[in-house]
Amino acid sequence: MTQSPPHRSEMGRIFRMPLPAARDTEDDEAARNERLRIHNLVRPEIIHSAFADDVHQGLSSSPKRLLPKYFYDELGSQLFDAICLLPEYYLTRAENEILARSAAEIVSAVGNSPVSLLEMGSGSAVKTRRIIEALLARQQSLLYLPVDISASALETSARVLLQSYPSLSIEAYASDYDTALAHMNFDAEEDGTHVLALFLGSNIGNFGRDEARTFLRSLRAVLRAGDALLLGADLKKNPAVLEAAYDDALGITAAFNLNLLARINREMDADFDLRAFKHVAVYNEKIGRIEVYLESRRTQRIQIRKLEMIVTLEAGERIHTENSYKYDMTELIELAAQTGFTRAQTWFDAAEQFSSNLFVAVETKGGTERR
Ligand code: AVI
Repeated sequence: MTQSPPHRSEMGRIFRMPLPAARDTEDDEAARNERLRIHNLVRPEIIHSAFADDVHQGLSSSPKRLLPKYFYDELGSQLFDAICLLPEYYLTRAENEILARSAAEIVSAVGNSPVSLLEMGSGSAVKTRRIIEALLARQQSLLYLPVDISASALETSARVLLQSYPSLSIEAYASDYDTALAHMNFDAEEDGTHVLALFLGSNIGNFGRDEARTFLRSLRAVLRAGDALLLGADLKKNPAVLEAAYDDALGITAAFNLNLLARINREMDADFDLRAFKHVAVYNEKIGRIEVYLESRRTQRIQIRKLEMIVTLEAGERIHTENSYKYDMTELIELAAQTGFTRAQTWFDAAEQFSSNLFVAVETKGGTERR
């Protein structure tokens, strides 16, 4: 028997694609290609120079900091996939549990009109399948618009999805969020179709509170009143549970954090000694966020040749690499109200650790039409 080729899932596991009933012909492939359009808006030279500028600025400031968006090079993305499998990192499992149980209820809460599905930060779109299946159970075809900075992740996930769902069409944006939103135009859809946007995985938590509002307002600007957003947000809880989720016993999150220095070594000809840094994750209860740092174990001097830069660190000095904000229901209701939405409904996992929130776009003063 012929085996179908292995593909990587969101969780980094190898899974086998279901074998097609008949042999996949060139015609099948051509038909799938017709259902796929990828807008590649990423300019690698701009990304590279932004990384250099941000590293220079972050390591020159006091306190020192590096931006979490740079965690996700190829190795960093694989380490994040491994984090999602850790017993301590409950977030992915909790959100999967909600979507597995409630996808049909979630899509019916969006209303009876046909829906187009937009996803910010789609990755390999494994969780999205639950929503796609729930939508296809009530409408004949579906347009899916995934946005992700990784063109290769987008293309791989799009091809797998197109093979699974013959009535799915994909218009993918390889891009950062702002650029993709600036390119989107749903005006052609004056046929009563609504948009359901997804922002899953507690990605909102990696934005500061103001940045989260700015992002949701830009997303709201491409939607019309009655369109919806499903927002996955991690909830405030016992600090010990939170700190374990960001400092696991196997040391995978530590490796994910340290890989940022390894990436600077690789891409900027630097000489960070990874063993001279300690991963630190603390819950700041007052602000409601996990703070992640790399703490220098000794006084040290690091050379970053491509930036012509010397960085000095005292023993115990920290580089702040990430915040992961946690929410409560009052904050989520307020967040919706401040960004042109109303919170319609929230679903929780059985342990009530995570929330999936349906925000519905409301009429705004300046009109409700999509841009
Ligand atoms: C991607 N993001 C939602 C993760 C989080 O939980 O903040 C990133 C992460 N950092 C360490 N562990 C996971």
